[in-house]
Amino acid sequence: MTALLNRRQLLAAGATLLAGNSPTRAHDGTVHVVIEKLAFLPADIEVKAGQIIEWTNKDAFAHTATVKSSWEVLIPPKEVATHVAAAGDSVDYYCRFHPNMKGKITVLV
Ligand SMILES: [Cu+2]
Repeated sequence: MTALLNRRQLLAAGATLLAGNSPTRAHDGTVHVVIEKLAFLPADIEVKAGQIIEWTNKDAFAHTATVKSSWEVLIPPKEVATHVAAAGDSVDYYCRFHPNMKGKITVLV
């Protein structure tokens, strides 16, 4: 009986630990960027590693968040797309379809 209780406590403690270390802290501040009329709003964002960047495309055509020689996120019209910020993800990005659309991500240490 005692052993069972200890095991339960251990499991509970383990679960708490896992929750605390979760790399996708969805509720711990998703950073929102709206795309409207060919612009990222806001254009400059600051995030912590592990935070989710969420783009909401309000335009009637597709956009991308493209980092040259790195990652790219396609954001279909009227849809939402996400990218999890990694350490070292301080980058300038743009839209592949509309190169004048520019944004900047700064990952805080
Ligand atoms: Cu675009």
